[in-house]
Amino acid sequence: KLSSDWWRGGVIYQIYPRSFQDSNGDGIGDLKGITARLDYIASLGVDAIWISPFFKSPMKDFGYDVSDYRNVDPMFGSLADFKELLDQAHAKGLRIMIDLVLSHTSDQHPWFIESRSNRENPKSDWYVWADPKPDGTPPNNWLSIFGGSAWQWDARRLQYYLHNFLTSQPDLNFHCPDVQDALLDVARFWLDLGVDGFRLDTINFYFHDKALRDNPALPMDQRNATIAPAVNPYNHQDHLFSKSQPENIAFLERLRALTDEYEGRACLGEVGDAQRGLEIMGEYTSGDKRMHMCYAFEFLEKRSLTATYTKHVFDQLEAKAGDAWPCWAFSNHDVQRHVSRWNLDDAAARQHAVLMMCLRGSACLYQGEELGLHEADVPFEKLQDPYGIEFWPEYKGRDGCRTPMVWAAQDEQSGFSTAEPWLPVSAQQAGQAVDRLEADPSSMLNHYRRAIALRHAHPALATGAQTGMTETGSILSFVREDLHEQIFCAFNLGMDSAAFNLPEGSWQVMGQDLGGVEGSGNVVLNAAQFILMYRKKG
Ligand code: TEU
Ligand code: CA
Repeated sequence: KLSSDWWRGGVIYQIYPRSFQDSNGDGIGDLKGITARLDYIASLGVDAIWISPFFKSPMKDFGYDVSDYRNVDPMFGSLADFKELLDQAHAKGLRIMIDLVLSHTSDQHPWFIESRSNRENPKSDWYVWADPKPDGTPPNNWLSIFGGSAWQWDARRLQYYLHNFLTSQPDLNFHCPDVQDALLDVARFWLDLGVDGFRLDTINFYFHDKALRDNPALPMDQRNATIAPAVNPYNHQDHLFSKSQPENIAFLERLRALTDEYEGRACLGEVGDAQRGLEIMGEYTSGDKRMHMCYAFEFLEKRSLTATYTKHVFDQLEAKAGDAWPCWAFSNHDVQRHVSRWNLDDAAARQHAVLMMCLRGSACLYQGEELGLHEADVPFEKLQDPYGIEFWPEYKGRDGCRTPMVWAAQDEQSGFSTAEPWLPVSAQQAGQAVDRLEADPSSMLNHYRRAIALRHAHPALATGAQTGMTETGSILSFVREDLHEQIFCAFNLGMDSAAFNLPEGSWQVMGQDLGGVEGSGNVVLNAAQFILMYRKKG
């Protein structure tokens, strides 16, 4: 499927490069490691790979703090290694999306070093600098996601600078036209090199309110819908002025126009907003001049996909974001793996894999998800994530989903490395190693392959309309359809058996080999069961 809209309904495999495959025995995954595993990735049947940042970085936030946008960190290899990876992936029909972190840089980026040197240098307003209040305190009440004020005092400029994440991740000032141009040049550099698209980090954080108005407090009853962990005071504020500003749109349009100069490239924008996520998704993907799709947080939350919640999300999506094209994920490098987060047993995990392939939208699968991995236990002494260190023990950080990929059941380092890895291999995960599951036709890994193949075999599942979403007790049902076929999908997402009436007409049951049940008329679905049926049109 090498069409130019491969991204629509596509399945994207997310790689966290530090933890995927080490090729040179330093305990850290790298680009050559990914290249060595391309056959495995292709065997999953995915359309594309999104690689988390591998650019030059002091690694304070493990690559999401970039100090040189145009080069590969030596830890991960070289630009030549990246080109080799790109060529080999393309030869196997796999697209490569890179992760552009444009909202902020590392404090070691030459731009920031220059900007902080004094108040007169040419880059003095490339970052968000502001004077203290008369009493010396920060200019306003904005908070950092990773804890504390969003403002950091700088003793040289005698001013504060803005950071939405770590203090070592100063926020770029998008109100400055030179900053926008410089970042578009970065995007062009990678497009010229041949990447197929961008996963764009935190696109709703690009602009801030120029007047630096205080954020209002969030009403008590809204403080539970969270992106950040509950213990984080960040949840108590409505980030009205520190993110999701109207100016973002014009920049996204510039980025899209640039991308459209090239054939078949796609922009996937990450929008984290607990209050207005779907609305913003609507704004950012509407028409064909902004993002191709937005990465949604709705299924990355603590609350699971009950029939009620899932229907609610799609109703909201339709109401607030009409033609938006979502990209769903259950797991990623920032959240507890979903099998643990939602406490899914084997059957439910399999059912969720199929559900993901049936829902309208593109889908991201996070490395190890296809093995059914649980969150790994990482003891405090081994913790690497500064976010986890800050809020331990109420929140344990993001290391439990970042432990090394498990390739080989018998190997002490799971086939990931010959050295001690940067995070410990989880002993509990050995039984789910790739080599173990590969050999068993009924394994989770092979189940995922069949689920992905199902989507590719039925264009209605990938790109068709989604109609008639209905909640019958704990059963969620809906229809996917295009010009040629209709697919009826029903999933029992509850803990108990439930009954419902199959739609009239002559349908063919499909997907039993995935674990669904056959039936007619009034059928009962047990917990974690589902049924898929299709019929040709006209
Ligand atoms: O994440 C953005 C984001 O909103 C996360 O901070 C999220 O709220 C948190 O991790 C939930 O646990 C992106 C990247 O995915 C993340 O890895 C980076 O740390 C962050 O941006 C800063 O670049
Ligand atoms: Ca390495």
